[in-house]
This record gives sequence, C-alpha cells and structure tokens, in this order.
Amino acid sequence: MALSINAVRLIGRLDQLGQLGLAADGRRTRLAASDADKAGRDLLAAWIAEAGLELAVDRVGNMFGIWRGAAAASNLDPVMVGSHIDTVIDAGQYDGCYGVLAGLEVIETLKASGQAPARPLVVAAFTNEEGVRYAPDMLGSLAFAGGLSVEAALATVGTDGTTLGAELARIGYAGPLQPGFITPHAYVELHIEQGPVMALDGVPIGAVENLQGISWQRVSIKGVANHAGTTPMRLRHDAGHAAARVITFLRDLARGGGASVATVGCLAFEPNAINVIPSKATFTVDLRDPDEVRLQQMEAALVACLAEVAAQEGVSVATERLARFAPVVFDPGIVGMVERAAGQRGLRHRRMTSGAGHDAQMMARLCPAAMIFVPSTGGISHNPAEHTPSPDLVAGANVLLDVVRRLADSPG
Ligand code: HGY
Ligand code: MN
Ligand code: MN
Repeated sequence: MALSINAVRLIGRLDQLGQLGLAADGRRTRLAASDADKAGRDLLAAWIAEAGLELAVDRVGNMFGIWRGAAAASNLDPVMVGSHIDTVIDAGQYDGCYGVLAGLEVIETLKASGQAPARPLVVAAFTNEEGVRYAPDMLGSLAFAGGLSVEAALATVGTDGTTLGAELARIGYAGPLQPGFITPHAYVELHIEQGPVMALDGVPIGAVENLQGISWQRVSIKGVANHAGTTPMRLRHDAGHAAARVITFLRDLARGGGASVATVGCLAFEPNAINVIPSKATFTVDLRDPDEVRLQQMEAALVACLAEVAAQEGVSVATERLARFAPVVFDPGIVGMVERAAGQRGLRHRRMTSGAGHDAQMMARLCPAAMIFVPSTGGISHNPAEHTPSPDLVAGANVLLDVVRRLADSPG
C-alpha cells in the first residue's frame, strides 16, 4: 500500500486557514504583510512547530519549515516545496495555501512514517505572491532567487502608501536571514489550476511544463476636467473616454491572438464626480502570453494605441512598469516524475501550461523546478467560489509526496 498523506489533517488545516481574513461581509482577504496575513503566518508557524520542523524567516518575510532529519549530517541541498498564503481581495481559500499546507503535510507524513530521506526537506511560504498590495507579484520568491535586492523589496511602496519593510516589521516577520540562504536541489509547487482545462478534461493531475510570461503596467491618462453639461463633445479632453478606448483595444487585441490574455483589473477616475468630465484616469494592464515574442508584440501594440488615443483625444499618457517576467519552461525531468507518480497511483494526468504566475517561476532561476496542478471546479479562482473536491486535493498531495521522495533520495 503506497504511503499516503493524512487527508483529514490537510483538509482541516485548509479550512482553518481559510477562516482567517474573513470580514464581516464574508469576504476573505489576507493581503501581504497585513494583520490578516500575520494571523495566517502565525497559524502556519504553529503548525511548523507542531510538526517538529525548524522555522526560519528571511529578511523579506519568506517563511520556511525545515526538516533535516537523518540528512542533518549530509551537506546535500534540500528538496523544497511550497507556495504562498497571502491572498487577493475577496479570495478563495485554496490558491497558494494548498501548496504550502500540502507541502507541510508531505514532510510530516514522511517524518511520521520513519522515512529517512537522503536530503533535508523544506516547505516555503513566500511573501506577497499575489502582488495586490505591493507590486510585483511573486516578490518574495523573486527576492529569494536573487531577482530583486532586499533593499528594493523592503522599500516597495504599496497601493495604500505603506512600505513592505515597515509592514513586515510591524507584523513581526522581518526575519534575520538573507534571501537565498538555502539553495534547493529542486523545487516542486503543488497548486490549484485556477482555470477550466482540467475540469473540462476530467483529469485529476496536471504536470505543468511551462508558465506564461507576465507584463504588468499602471497607465495614467490626463485630460481636462470640465462641465458635463456645458462642454460640447468635440471640445472635450475626456480622460475617462480615452481610458475606455484603450481598455476596449486591449480586449480586442488579446481576443485576436491565440493564448494571449489582457486584463484591466483596477480603474480610477478623478475627480470621480457624476457631472465632471474626468481629468484623470488611472488603470492597470495585465498582459500574458506563453510566447515571449507575442507578449512583446502586445506591449508594442499598447504603446501605439496609447500614442494614437493621446493624439486624437488631446490627453497625455504616462505608464509605469509594475512587473515583467518572461515565460518559464520547467524541468522536464521533474515533469516526467509527476507523470509517473500520477500513473503509478492510477491517476489520469496531462501536461499543462500555467496561465497564472507562481513562485515556481522564480525558483526555476535557482534550481530545477516544476509544478503539479489539481482541478478548479468550474475553472473559478481569485473568487470566493474557488473550490477543488477533497479527493482531488488529497490525490495531488500524494503525487507531491511521491515526487518529493524520489527527489530527496536522488544523490545527483
Ligand atoms: O497574478 C497571478 O497570476 C498570481 O495569482 N499572482
Ligand atoms: Mn497562487
Ligand atoms: Mn493567485
């Protein structure tokens, strides 16, 4: 009988963590370095201690549970699993949390079963994966992988005017360790798919072989405030209308190109009054594509659109880059391990591209990395309706267990 994780403990912890950050209106929000995030971190730290693992926190608040076990004497690099426990606004309870708690569950199961992996095992919870409060997303794992200096990370100013460093200190998670203090032998992230592909295919395991590129920008359009009633249409410099033209352009651009997607998730007008032509429109642009060339073409098309709208509407435009990550190809060897592990458990599986960004795309800069997906009911995520049936959650965690055992006992 193959070793299996403790399903009751995993599902129970997911539900318990999922209760944190619930507002009176029932919306779940645990933005990075917020009080709600602290509550989640404190709960995770307690479970890490309960599992008998060593807790480590680095300077950008990344949290780690470390099990050295019999490998303490070896100087072999550890196998790392993990994800994130910060959320978007009005979030589901599985995004990120599933990968962290299943990773912890895998280590606890191996530890309790008397296994003695040749390598230490580490579960990570990276800071600010979502990037909703502080841009870019995947900030903690980016810093851990050396793609962002600690100073720049801590100085990041949030949408609320706070700085990440001050907030981490305030919630007690400005750790002492330098990001990158561990060089993993390999990194495997278990995550819900957050899209419709697996649910439509009826496939319980996804072997994620690549992850699409991401381009985030903030666009500010400045026009001229004027009276909504007295200003003829031909004399307007309407920042709101200019923004609407760009937003519509982006949707049509993405709809015309294969796997491309474009999203304007934030939009604000000034002075934001019913009878005043907007003087300013500020909005965010999220462009993604698995192909770097197509992503660059979308970025160039946006530049051209902004120039045309500025000229025709008599407005000025400014853009600010918030994040830019090229597509990532994961380690084929680990992807193969995922497929074999699923097959040996009699689980159907398929290769996938990740539409969402994940910490694994940053960890792939440091070591061989790959991801395992489980289905999202109805393809819904970043939404409180986000759900994955417990049998799928348990199956994914057991496949992670098998892949970790294989990696942890590989000397090379
Ligand atoms: O934006 C993303 O894809 C991730 O959820 N941070
Ligand atoms: Mn996530
Ligand atoms: Mn997310």
